[in-house]
Amino acid sequence: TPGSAEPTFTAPGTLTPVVTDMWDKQRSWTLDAYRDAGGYQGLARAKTMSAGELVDLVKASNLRGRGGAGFPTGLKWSFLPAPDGLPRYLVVNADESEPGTCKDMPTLMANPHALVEGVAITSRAIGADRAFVYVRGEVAHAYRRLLHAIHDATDAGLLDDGFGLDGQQPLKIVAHAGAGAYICGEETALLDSLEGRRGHPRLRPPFPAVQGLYARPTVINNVETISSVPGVLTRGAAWYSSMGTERSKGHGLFSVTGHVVNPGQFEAPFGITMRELIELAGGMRPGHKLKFWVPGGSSTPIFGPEELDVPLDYESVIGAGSLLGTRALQVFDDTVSVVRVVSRWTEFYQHESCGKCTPCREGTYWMRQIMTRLEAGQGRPGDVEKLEDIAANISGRSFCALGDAAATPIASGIKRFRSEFEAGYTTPAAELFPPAASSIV
Ligand code: L3W
Ligand code: SF4
Repeated sequence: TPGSAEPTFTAPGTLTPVVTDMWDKQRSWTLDAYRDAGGYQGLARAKTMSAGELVDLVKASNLRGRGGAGFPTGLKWSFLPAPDGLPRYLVVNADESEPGTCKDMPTLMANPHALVEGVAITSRAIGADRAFVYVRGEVAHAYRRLLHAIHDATDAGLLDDGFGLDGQQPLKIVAHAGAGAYICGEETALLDSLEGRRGHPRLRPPFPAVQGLYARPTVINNVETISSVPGVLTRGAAWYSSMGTERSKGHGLFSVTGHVVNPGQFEAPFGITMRELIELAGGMRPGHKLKFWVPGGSSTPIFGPEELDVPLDYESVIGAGSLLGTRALQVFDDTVSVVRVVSRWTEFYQHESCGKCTPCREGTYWMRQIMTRLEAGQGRPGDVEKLEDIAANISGRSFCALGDAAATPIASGIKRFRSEFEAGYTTPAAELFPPAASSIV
């Protein structure tokens, strides 16, 4: 909480407090508090291990990327080509902007040293002596807190040696504030932005692991992924992979927002269900029933009450027809107009489309126009079919994932609630679902 003297973060109902273990401690973000809780012991252990041993350990833990795609972390690290005497880099994606996603910024605020320690361990594992953290620009307080943590760790001598290609160099960590573009969370657009250019996605391959920042081999991982690494070092790969489901191991931050009594972040093993999370969040707000929810932010297909018992792991959620994404679980009750929600998300994607490719640049604009008139009750017969057609033409034909993401809420919203969209030919959403009743508690 910016401006307040002693902000604390609570993690109600936390089930596996690892990344969140410090959140409710006084001055949890300070080096002293982190060290008192055993912080930087993982880095000390990492300095006794070779780069190859570190990569193998993280592979054995089955830690997967927590930025949305769930790509195996150790495998990604192992993609870096053999050292050629020139630099390689670690970049941390802290550009958290997916609607509903709110796990990386609280981590930076409450426990920035977990990230700094994870950056140091990862840099040693990949032979980097320069690491960059690209922070969402609007969240100035998180950026400042990270800067302090980097300075404190550097001043304490924790980053003095043990890094680089020969494992003997000091580590320099650079915190970089973005300028507030959602597309800069896409890993290659982030690299362009970090290099000082306008953030536009690059063609992949080559993947960043081969040709990334300044055309050098680069590992890019999300804040939560890197903040999970110290725990793997101190408690071991077997401990980490003892949690979770068969293919989605470990713990993760599940952010529950919307019409529950106590929204918040719940750190839990993969495989927990939405029903359990809603219970941990105090249930639905009194007098109302669940209407729909999304498992991973606005980019993932809508679920309904039927999916409450789907285990929240990457494979089960795909099997049920959606994506786990960033575990931004947004809950909507029976007072909410699906048309209004999808319209807000469509506005967001149209605004954030970088304009590089035609299907997304033009398609998001057309979809926004149609959604606006449906929301106002001024739709035209055939609008729903037109939306389906545009969404189908964006999906799979766009240059990056943003295009698919923009098409997803429209396609899945119509699939589940077609009659509500068709009602927009004659009736404003505000008449069907008065805004006062649907306000988020
Ligand atoms: C080397 C190969 N590297 C894949 C790497 C690749 C990347 C990672 C995953 O999108 C998702 C997206 C959003 N050699 C490789 C390789 N890699 N093959 O693995 O790659 P990919 O393409 O599967 O996903 P991505 O581009 O990282 C992430 C979804 O997340 N999402 C959005 C999240 C938003 C935030 C935020 O606001 N912070 O995270 C939500 O669902 O739609 O599908 O590193 O280089 N052969
Ligand atoms: Fe840009 Fe959208 Fe194309 Fe991605 S899909 S490159 S955001 S225009």
